[in-house]
Amino acid sequence: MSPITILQLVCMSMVTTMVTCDSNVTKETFSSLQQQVQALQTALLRQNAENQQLKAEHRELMDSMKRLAIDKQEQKDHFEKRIEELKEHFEKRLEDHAAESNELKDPWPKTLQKRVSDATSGIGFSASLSTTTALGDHQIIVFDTVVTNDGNGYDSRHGHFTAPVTGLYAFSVTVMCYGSESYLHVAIIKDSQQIGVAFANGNNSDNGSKLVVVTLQEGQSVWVEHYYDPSGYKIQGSAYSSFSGFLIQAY
Ligand SMILES: *[C@@H]1O[C@H](CO)[C@@H](O)[C@H](O)[C@H]1NC(C)=O
Ligand SMILES: *[C@@H]1O[C@H](CO)[C@@H](O)[C@H](O)[C@H]1NC(C)=O
Ligand SMILES: CC(=O)N[C@H]1CO[C@H](CO)[C@@H](O)[C@@H]1O
Repeated sequence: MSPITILQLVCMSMVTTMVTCDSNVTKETFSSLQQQVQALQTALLRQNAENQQLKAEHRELMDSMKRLAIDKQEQKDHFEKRIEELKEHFEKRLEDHAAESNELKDPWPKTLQKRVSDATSGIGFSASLSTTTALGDHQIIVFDTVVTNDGNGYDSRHGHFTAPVTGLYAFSVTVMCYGSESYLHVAIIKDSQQIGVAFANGNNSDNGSKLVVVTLQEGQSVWVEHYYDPSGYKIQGSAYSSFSGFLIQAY
C-alpha cells in the first residue's frame, strides 16, 4: 500500500470520526490527529525524497552500465582488430619464410651443405717422415707420422692428400738431406703435374722448402715425390722433413 493511500485512509477516518462522533470530539483528539497527519506527511515527504534519490541512483547505474557496455564493445573491437592485424602479419611472415626456404631448396643441395659443413669444420694436415729413407726415381715420399689430419684428407699409408671439398688449398714441404751425399730434389705433385719444387744441397745437411697455393676439385690428390735422382740419395727422417696442407677457402 502506497503512503499516499495510507494518508487518504487516515484522513477519511478522521473526517468520519469528526462527523459521526461530532459531540464527543475533543480538542485533544483533534490535535493528536493533526500531529499524526503531520508525521505522516513528513514521512511521506522523506519517502518521496528517497524515491527520487533511488530513481536518480538507478538512472546513474543504468547509465554507467551502458557506458561499461560501450567500453567493453570498444575494447572487444580493438582487440579483434589487433588480432586480425597480427594474424595477417604472421601469415605474411609464414609465406615469406616458405618462399625463402623454397628458394634455398634448389641452389642448396645436400652435397653442397655437406661440403660447406666439412669445410667449416676444418680441413688441414701435417705429417713428417719418421725414418731416413733412400729414395728412388719418382718415388713418392710417404710422410708417415701424422701430426694433424682434420677432415681426413691425408692418407699416411700412401702419402697422398685428397681434397674432401673443392676449394683453394695451401701446401708446404720441407726436406732435409741426409749427411753430405748429394742434392735432393723433391716436387709437389697435383694429379701427376709438378706444382712446386724444393731443393736441398746435401753437403751441409741442407734444407729445401716450398709453399704452393692451388685450387683443387673435390677428389683431386696432391703428394710429394723425389723427382730427380741419378744415384739414390737419402732424405732425412726424425721429423726433419715434413709435408703440410690446408683448405684456405671452399668453393
Ligand atoms: C760437397 O763438398 C765437396 C767439397 O767439400 C765438393 O767437392 C762437392 O762437390 C760438394 N757436393 C755437392 C753436392 O755440392
Ligand atoms: C736444416 O734444418 C735443420 C732443422 O730442421 C737444421 O738442424 C740444419 O742445420 C738445417 N740445415 C742447414 C744447412 O741450415
Ligand atoms: C455519545 C458518547 O459516546 N458520549 C461520551 C463522550 O465522552 C464522555 C467522556 O469523555 C462519555 O462519558 C460519553 O458517554
